[in-house]
Formats: sequence, C-alpha cells, structure tokens
Amino acid sequence: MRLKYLVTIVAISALVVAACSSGSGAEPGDVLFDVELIEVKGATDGIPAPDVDPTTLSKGYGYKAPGDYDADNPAKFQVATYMFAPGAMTVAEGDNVTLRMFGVNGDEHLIHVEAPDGSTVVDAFMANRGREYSVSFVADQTGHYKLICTTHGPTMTADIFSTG
Ligand SMILES: [Cu+2]
Repeated sequence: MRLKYLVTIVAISALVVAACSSGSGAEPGDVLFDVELIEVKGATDGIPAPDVDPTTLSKGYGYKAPGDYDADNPAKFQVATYMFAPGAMTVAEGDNVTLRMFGVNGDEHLIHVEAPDGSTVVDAFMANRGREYSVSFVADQTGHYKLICTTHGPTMTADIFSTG
C-alpha cells in the first residue's frame, strides 16, 4: 500500500490551555499548559538510507536501518525523534506555571526544568508512558526557561519564554 511509504507521524498532539492571560504587562497569575511526550517517526524506501547512523548524532534520534526495519523490504528504513508538544510556551514574569504532562511515547523520560540563570526549578523526575504528571514553578525571572528530557536530549526540549 502506497501509504506505507509515506512519512508517518505517530503522534502529534498539542493542547495548550492558559488559565489566565500572559504577556507583557499582565498581572501574574496561574498558567496551565498541557504538554505531551511524543515520538515522531518516518519510514521510506524512496531515497537511499543515510550515510551516517542518526543515533550517533543525537540521543533524541532513532533509526532502524534497511534490513532491520522491514525484512520484506530491504531498502526501507525508519527514523524517529522524541519531543515535547508544544515545544514553546510564553508566560509572564511572576506567573505560577503548571505543566501537566502525559507520556504518549517512550517508556521513560528523565525530566527537569531549568530557569534562565541555570538553576533547577523543577527537580528531575522519571515520567513513564501512559501516566500524567503535573509540576509547578513560579517564573520569577524573565528570560528562557527550559523543559528538558535528558533521556532524549537535545531534541526533547521545550522553551518557556518569560516576559517582563
Ligand atoms: Cu524523553
């Protein structure tokens, strides 16, 4: 079937719920984001396999080489990557930020949140497939917070921009 040869997106879902408005000048408040832990896969026999095994380039990449992926089609290979969805969020300085995460793909993700100054605002915890996790922190700095999965970094990182 032709569809077998097209890139397959296994799971992309992003639902962002903001419990109150964010942005420059807004009063600090409670902000809730739903963040999914997902893996995106693509397989093809329409082009030659890559010269370099993608898993040597990043822990966030997956690869099943020709012959390993489909015994009936020795030219077909599959690549994959892990990510958070959404990958970018915006909050206002002072917001009480809650990230409600759901493990869709990947059995284990070791996750933490870093503040713009590099300090840890959410300690590392293990997130497993099929479970929901809620973590909260106060965005008391402006700048770039990072939601990081060290299991699948650097691709599985989400950016949380805190504006003054
Ligand atoms: Cu991960």
